[in-house]
Amino acid sequence: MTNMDALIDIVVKGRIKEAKGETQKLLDAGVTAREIIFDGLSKAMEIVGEKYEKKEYFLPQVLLSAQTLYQGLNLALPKLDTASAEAAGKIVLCVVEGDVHDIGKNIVKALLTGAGNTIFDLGRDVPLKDIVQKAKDESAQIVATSTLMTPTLAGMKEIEKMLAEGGMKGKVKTMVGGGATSADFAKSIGADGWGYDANEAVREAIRLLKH
Ligand code: B12
Repeated sequence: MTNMDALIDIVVKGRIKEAKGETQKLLDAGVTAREIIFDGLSKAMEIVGEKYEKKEYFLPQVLLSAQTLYQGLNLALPKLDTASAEAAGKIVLCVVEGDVHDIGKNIVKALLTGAGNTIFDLGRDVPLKDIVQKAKDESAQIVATSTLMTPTLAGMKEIEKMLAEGGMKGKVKTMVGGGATSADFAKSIGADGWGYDANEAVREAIRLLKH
């Protein structure tokens, strides 16, 4: 078993006390934070998701795995070598109202920050009016929202409507992401951008800031 496999196993099994040590071991061995996050921690969560779908795991196990993941993620995120200052936008970022899944949003935040943007992170389960208000208050160029759940997709559509009603549509660009979204969905609600993962979130931000 490689050290990366060991970390994946720790997260999948929720062996919370071992996650920090194993992540540190990988960093010490020269494995990059990016590899740890995408090839290790995210992969582990995919396996957890599959187990949940097969009813091998129930919510308490998923929660424990998420908490275990955060032990490693909090160690790896500050070590991401992203400094490039390719983009220098003001971006309001959050998980929409009704949804508490924030692991992906936090990875997106780290990469967007590393690319030179200022991020106003409103957290998770954020009321839609707060998102629009923050964009207005900070004169943000982009509103980036995340959701992993189908019922909360409606909130993303509502944000487009609220921006239009406030005369902000077009001035503030929007991008959406998270497991429940797709390029087609983004297009259908009139969002300006969509990304499959955190790397694409950076690519989209750079594109939107140029327009
Ligand atoms: C971990 C997890 C939890 C944890 C969350 C812990 C936390 N702090 O986030 C806990 C246990 C709390 C949880 C709770 C629930 N969960 Co849950 N959970 C998951 C699980 C297993 C993994 C999600 C994850 O973290 N993935 C890893 C990260 C790295 O990936 P990611 O979030 O997709 O992010 C990447 C990309 O999507 C993208 N991205 C993300 N955001 C953005 C934003 C932008 C702008 C861009 C461009 C890109 C982008 O970049 C990220 C990094 O590359 C998924 C299974 C799955 N297949 O996703 C279910 C899943 C999301 N959960 C689900 C459900 C139903 C629930 C509950 C409703 C269960 C319940 N009955 O209570 C509750 C939610 C309560 C609520 N109101 O929110 C369903 C959603 C189904 C649906 N389509 O609606 C899923 C899909 C499981 C399933 N197959 O049924 N869950």
